[in-house]
Amino acid sequence: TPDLLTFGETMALFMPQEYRGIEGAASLEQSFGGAESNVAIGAARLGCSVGWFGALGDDPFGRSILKRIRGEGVDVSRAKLVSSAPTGMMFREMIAGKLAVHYYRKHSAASQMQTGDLDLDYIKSCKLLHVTGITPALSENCRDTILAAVAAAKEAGVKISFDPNLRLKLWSIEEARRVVLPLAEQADYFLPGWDELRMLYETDDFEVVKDKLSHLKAISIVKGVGDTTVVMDGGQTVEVPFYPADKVVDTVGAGDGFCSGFLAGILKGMTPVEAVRLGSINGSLVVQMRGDWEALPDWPTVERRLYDKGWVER
Ligand code: KDG
Repeated sequence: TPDLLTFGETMALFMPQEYRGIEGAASLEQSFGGAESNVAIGAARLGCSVGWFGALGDDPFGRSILKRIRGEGVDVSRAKLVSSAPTGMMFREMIAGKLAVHYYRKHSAASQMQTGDLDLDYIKSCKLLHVTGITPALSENCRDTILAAVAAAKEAGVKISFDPNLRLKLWSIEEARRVVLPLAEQADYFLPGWDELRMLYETDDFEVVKDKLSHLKAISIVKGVGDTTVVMDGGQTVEVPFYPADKVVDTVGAGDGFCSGFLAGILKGMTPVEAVRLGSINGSLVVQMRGDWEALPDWPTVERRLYDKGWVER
């Protein structure tokens, strides 16, 4: 079994070649994305042993997504191609400098995932299970599935990583709160964004949020408190500045990139603060290219930055 397992919905992704409105675009470029498979790809590129599973439609999109995730060296042996429902789709465009996302994922193959689809022995034998708040927003049965996976993992002493990834196009903040906060209580690593915590805890006061997080058993990694990531580990709070990005083209996937670097760092035995530095380098590289995971680096690229080793071009 791989060290890191994650699961969720991965969708076909379409976007205009130049980032602009879909209405005026003659053609759309095809890729794919899904928060959890983005994390899997990122950690695999850093040399970790990773598995991703989920359900995809047995259609050209699902088949090609599965091949491409497998091609990244991720174990997809527990992923399923089903003929009963299609692969979900998402479209992205840029309108007046603002990103818009359109989902076509209701009744998708992934939204039909059920507890019975889980290979519990596989889950129980990994080291770290990473889940996000997107999966429980997809359907009741997906909600049951994520809870069953987390329960099985915990029973076996597997560590849980949880990124709330609030998607308010999928559910209301009230519904999200009811599911996300209890999941945070189960986590060993909790990776929210500051903007998400503000919505979850209904406050703009970081001190109030800090107090809430101090009651969690998890190490909390709060992204985007100004230009820093705040690591709360026991009684200790450390601010780690963002790794600078030369240019920002597409911020979607930055959180997943960050998370993949952080989890890879933890698996490599780094301290949480060191792992956050690695996550931040990953995040800074992802935002400089369009797409969710394409720009995720390999280990030598990150290592040069992490330990400030010079770059020999020729
Ligand atoms: O974090 C990036 C994801 O948002 C994107 O890949 C699509 O998984 C996705 C979702 O549900 O929004």
